[in-house]
Amino acid sequence: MGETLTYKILRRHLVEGSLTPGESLTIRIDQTLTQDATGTLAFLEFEALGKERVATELSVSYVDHNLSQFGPENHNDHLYLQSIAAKSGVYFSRPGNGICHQVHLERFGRPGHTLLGADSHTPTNGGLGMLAIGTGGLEVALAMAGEPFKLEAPRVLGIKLTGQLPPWVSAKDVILHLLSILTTKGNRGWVLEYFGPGVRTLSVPERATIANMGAETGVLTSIFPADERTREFLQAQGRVEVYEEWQPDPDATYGPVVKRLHLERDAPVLANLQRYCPGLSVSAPDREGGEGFVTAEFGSLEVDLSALEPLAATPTSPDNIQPVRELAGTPVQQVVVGSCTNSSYRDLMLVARGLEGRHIHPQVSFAVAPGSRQVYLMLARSGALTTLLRAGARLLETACGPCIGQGFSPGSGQVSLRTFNRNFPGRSGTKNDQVYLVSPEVAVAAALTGEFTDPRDLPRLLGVAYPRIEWPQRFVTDDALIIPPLPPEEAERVAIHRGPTIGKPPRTEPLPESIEGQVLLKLGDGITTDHILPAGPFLKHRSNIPQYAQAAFLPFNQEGQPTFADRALALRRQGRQGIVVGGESYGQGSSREHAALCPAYLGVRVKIVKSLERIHRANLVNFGIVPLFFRCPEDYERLQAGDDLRFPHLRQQLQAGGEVGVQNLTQGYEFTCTHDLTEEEVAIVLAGGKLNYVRERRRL
Ligand code: MIC
Ligand code: SF4
Repeated sequence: MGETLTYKILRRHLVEGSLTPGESLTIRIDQTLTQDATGTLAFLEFEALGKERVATELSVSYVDHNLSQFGPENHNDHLYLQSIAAKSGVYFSRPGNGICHQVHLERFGRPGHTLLGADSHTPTNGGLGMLAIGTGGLEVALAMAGEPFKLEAPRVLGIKLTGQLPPWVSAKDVILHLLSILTTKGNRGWVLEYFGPGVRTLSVPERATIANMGAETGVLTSIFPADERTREFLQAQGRVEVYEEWQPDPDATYGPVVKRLHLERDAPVLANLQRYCPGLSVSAPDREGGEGFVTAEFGSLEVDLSALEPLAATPTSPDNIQPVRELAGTPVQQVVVGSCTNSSYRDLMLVARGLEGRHIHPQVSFAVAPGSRQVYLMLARSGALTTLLRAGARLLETACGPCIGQGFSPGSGQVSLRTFNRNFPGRSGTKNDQVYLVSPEVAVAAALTGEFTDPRDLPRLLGVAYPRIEWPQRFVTDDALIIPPLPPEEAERVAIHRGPTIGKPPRTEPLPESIEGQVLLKLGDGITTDHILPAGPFLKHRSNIPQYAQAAFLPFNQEGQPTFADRALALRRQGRQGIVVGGESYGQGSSREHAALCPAYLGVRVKIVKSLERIHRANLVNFGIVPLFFRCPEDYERLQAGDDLRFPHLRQQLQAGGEVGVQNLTQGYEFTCTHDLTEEEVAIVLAGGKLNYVRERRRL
C-alpha cells in the first residue's frame, strides 16, 4: 500500500509512537517560527524553561503584527525579541522585512522538513512541501528547547487537482471552493494533501495561498508535493541547494476521513460531499438527543481547476461562499490587497497590471500591503509601484496591518473587499463590519468599478486584458533586515532588553480538589479566538497579561453592565471559579495562547462546549483550563448563564475516566459531561498547566 507524502515526512521525523491514524506520536521539529504578537510570550516561556540556546536546526523570530507603535509597547516588544533572539541563537527578521509566512517561504522553508510555528497560518509553507504546523507559543518554546512535538497521527484527505485555472480565476478561488465544501468545522486532525495533474500548473506562491487558508477549515495542515515548480521557485530565490523532490507514492491511499453531519442543518454540506468526493459512503441516519445525524466517510475530493469561477467569502465567516457573479453590482467602499494569503509578487503584479493606466473608482478607498520587503523591492524595480501610486493606491507597510485590525478599519456599514483569510465579526476593528474575502483579481475589478464585478467581465466592461505575470528568473534577495544568530561566545554577552511593559507569564495554580463556580457566559456556535480575545487596539498588550485580560470576551459585554473581566475577577475574589459555556467548533481561528491564558488569569478553570478546535484545545490544557463536552444537546439547552455549578472531586473524576459529573446548584439537577484528555493531558491540567508540569517533571 503506497504512502502519502504526509506520512513520508512524519516517518522521517518520528521520535516515538505509532504512524497509525488516531494514535499518539512525537516528531522531531527542524524549524520554528514565531511572530511578535505570540513571540514575546513564547520567548518568556522559553526563558522560563531555563534553556540558553535553541536546539533546532533553524528558528526565526519575525516582527510583523504589532507595527503601529502607538505608545511604547510595540517597540519594547521588538527590542526584547531582538535581544533574546541574539542571545538564544535565533534569526531575527526585523520590522519592515515582511509577514512571517511569506518571508519564511522565500528565505527559509525547506521541502521534506518540519516547521512548528506560533501562528495558525504556519501551514503556508506546506506550499513548498514542508510539514508545517501552527500551534500555541508554549509548544514552540518547547520545540526550541529541543522537545519533540506531540500530536495525534492525522488522517489524510487527498485533494486531487485536475485541469488548469482559467484567466481571472486564481488560487484563492480554489481554497474558497474547498471551504464551501468542507466548511470551517468538523475537520480536526486531518491533513489536506494535494496531488494530481493540476498541481504542476500552480506555482509555489499559488500553492502557498491554498495551504495558508486551509487553516480556516481547522485541519492540522495542508501540503503540496515538492516538484519541478518547487525547484524553479527555490532557484529564483537563490537557494536551489535546499531542493529535494518529495512526492506521495503513485499508489498512495488517502483517508478515510469522517464527518458527522446534522440531517437538516448540514444538508448542503452533504450535497457538496456527494458531488465532489468519489467513494463517499454515508451511514444510515441515527438519532442523538432527539436530532437526526449521518456519518460521511471519504478519502479524496476532486477539484477541476478549469471549472472554477471567481468566489467570495461573505460576512462573517470564511466558509460563507458565494460566486462573485451573484454579488455583482453591490457597491464597494474599500478594497485591500495584502496579508499572508495574497501578497506575493504574482498577486501584486497582477493588481498593478490590472490597474495600469487607470484610476481607482472615486468611491473606493484602496490600499496595498506587500507581503515582504522582497515583494516591495520587486514592485519598485519593475515600475509596478509607480503604477499603483498613479492609480491611487495607498501603500501600506509590509506587515499584517488591516488583517489584524491594525488600522484601515472600514466605516460603519461600509463594504470592504480584502484578499485576506478571515472575516470574523469585528476583526477589522469596526463593529458589524461587512468584510468579504476575495482574490486579487476580484479586488482589482471592484477597485476599478466601485462595485462587486466578476473580473471575467473586465475585458468587456473596461477593455482590461488579462495580465499574465511572467515568472522572475531571479527574485531580489537582499537579507539586510534578517539578523543571523550570534556565535555562542558572543551571544553570552548580550543583555536582554526588558522594557517596563514586558511582564512575566503569570503562574497558574494546580487544579483544586473540587470546583464551585458560576457560568459567566453562555455562547453559541463558531466562537473564534477573536471573540475570546480581540486584537485590534488591544493587540499591543500581548506582553502584559493583566492588562490584556481586560479585553476578554469583549464583544459580549453589555453597555452599562460590568465587563466579563470584572465579573470573573469578582468571582475569583470570592474563591470561586469562572465557567464558560460554548457550542460547536469553539475556539476557531488564531493560535493566540492569550485566549486561554487571559481567561485563566481571570479565574476561569472550566469550559463546557459542544466541540472544540485543535489549537485552542491545546492552549486550554497548557494553561490549566479543563475542556469538557456536553454529552447531549439538551444539557446545553438547559444550562443558563448565571447558574452556579459544582464539580465534586474534579481531580479524581478526570483521572478516573472520560466522564465528569456536574451539579447545577441553581436549577437543582445533575448532568454528566465528557472529556477526551489523554493521561498526560490530565496530569498537565491537574498541575495547573504545562509550564508547571514540565517544572515538576524536571524536579523528579
Ligand atoms: C491571526 O491571523 O489571527 C493571527 C493574529 O496571526 C494569529 C496569531 C495571533 O493572534 O497573534 C494566528 O493566526 O495564529
Ligand atoms: Fe498576519 Fe493576517 Fe496572516 Fe495572521 S492572517 S499572520 S494577522 S497577515
